[in-house]
Amino acid sequence: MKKILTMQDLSCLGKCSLTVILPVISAMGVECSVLPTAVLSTHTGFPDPHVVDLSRHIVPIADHWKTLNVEFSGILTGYQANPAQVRMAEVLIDSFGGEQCLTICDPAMADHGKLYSGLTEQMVGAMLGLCKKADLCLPNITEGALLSDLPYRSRADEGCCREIAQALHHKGLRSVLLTGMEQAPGQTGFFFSDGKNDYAYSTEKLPKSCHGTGDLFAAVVMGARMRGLDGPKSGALAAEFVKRCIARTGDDSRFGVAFEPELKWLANQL
Ligand code: PXL
Repeated sequence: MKKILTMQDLSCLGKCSLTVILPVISAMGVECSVLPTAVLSTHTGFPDPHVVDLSRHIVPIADHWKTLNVEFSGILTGYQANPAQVRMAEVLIDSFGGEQCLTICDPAMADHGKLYSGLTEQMVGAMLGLCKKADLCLPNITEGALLSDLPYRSRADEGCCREIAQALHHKGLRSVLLTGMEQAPGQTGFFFSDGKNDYAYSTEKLPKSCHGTGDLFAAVVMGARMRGLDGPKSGALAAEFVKRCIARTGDDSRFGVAFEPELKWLANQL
């Protein structure tokens, strides 16, 4: 069984980050170790969360692991609470990454044209540095625009996504999978590019926007890559899974998506 490491926050209420990544990766038959960067009473989509910043514990945790000679087949980074944590994620990749380890960065910092509450502009430059270290980055359209210095457009079709992906390759990113492509009204999908080849995927867009779908998507991509699927196939599986989960979700989407009933379906796809 492959083993991955993920570094991101633990939001206690409102499913996202670790509370999504762990169950999804496990259901996909992959072992998941965690490096929690902060504990929040809720994700930052709720007003005034209580935040316990764990930054000063990250290096000692990694140092302890070093003494145990552990190795990971994959490292997935997600939401980081500040630029210093992003730099620690880079150090983590230097310490535990390498030829045999697939590194995926979800630059989870913005959506719908703006940074998440509590994050500053410095996050963009820091996240760019981390993205350059990763084998694969998973920005949404907002993050893609911020990282590439291109203007944000609320609707990004295939041409627009190709432009963002090319600009990101120009900045030094390797493979890029842009989520939230909208080729036509009523559709949603992704655009994948490894710098040489690209691939666009579209599916029906459900009339609901839910919190935590980016994390769900990232977890499935990492799990699928560990189980032998390539970039485009992993993205297609993630897009289909997220759609099925959104369809199951009730009205208050701040609490995250109802992914649990779909885990069996996901496991059966592998
Ligand atoms: O889903 C991304 C995410 C993860 N973690 C925290 C967040 C968010 C998005 O708002 O606030 C704490």
